[in-house]
Amino acid sequence: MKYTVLSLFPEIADAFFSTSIMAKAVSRGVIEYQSINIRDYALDKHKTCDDAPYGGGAGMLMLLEPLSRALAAAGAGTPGKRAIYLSPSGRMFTQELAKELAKEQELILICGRYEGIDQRVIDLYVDDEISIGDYVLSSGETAALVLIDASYRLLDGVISPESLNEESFSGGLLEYPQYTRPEIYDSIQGEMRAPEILLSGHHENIRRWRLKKRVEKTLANRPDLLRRGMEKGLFDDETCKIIDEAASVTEGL
Ligand code: 9D3
Repeated sequence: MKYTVLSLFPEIADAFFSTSIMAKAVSRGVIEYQSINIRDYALDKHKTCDDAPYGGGAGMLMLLEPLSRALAAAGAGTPGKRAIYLSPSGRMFTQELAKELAKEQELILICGRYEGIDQRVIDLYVDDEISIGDYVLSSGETAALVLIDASYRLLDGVISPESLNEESFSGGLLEYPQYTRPEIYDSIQGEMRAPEILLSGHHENIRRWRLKKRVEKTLANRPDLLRRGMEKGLFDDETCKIIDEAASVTEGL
């Protein structure tokens, strides 16, 4: 997989690809990386990359021409290259979409600054407009890093197949709480013990305890996941029973 990042601040993505895990994936040949500074494709003496929107309105837009020259330089529009514009108006990024993107030969990621880009760039070059969630970022760079992070770890040889398998089997429930040494931690609030059951060696009791904790956590933080999992028939009888019990305590889903 090749990631090509188009940005007015390429040093943000460069720093991410210099981190040890990404740098290792690059040196092992699992991924390739190129950053393109859009400003290098501005031709006037001030290297202008923004201007006011036609029709009025607040803020500035990225200029069409530097961006389209940068995209042409990246080879956007040629087979095997998927051009993605990170945009608050895009469709939602999900694990499912990450899996789909991980199958591509090359992703060209367009990071917007200011209020956005000229629609003609989207019409000409962009294959997907993607948002990473319902909150307002100041620019597209961090969103591109999220997309890269979620997709590259799905490539062959980055993460062990067992870890990925475990993820897909964890279907519909959040994780249980985890503990390691020391057994007793002398905190400023007093002694904090690791749950005794985890030290008991009773594997069946531990399994049941963890399942209960997962249900309680999911009910508290993501009741939408429980409702969806129930509708889809994702849970076995044991899990359904624990959900019913936990939900009755908290007055239902
Ligand atoms: C004033 C209107 N704003 C729309 C809510 C304009 C606007 C907000 C934020 C224009 C650009 C941005 C910068 N955000 C991104 O580039 C972005 C983003 C985001 O803000 N949230 C979630 N996903 C993404 S992907 C790119």
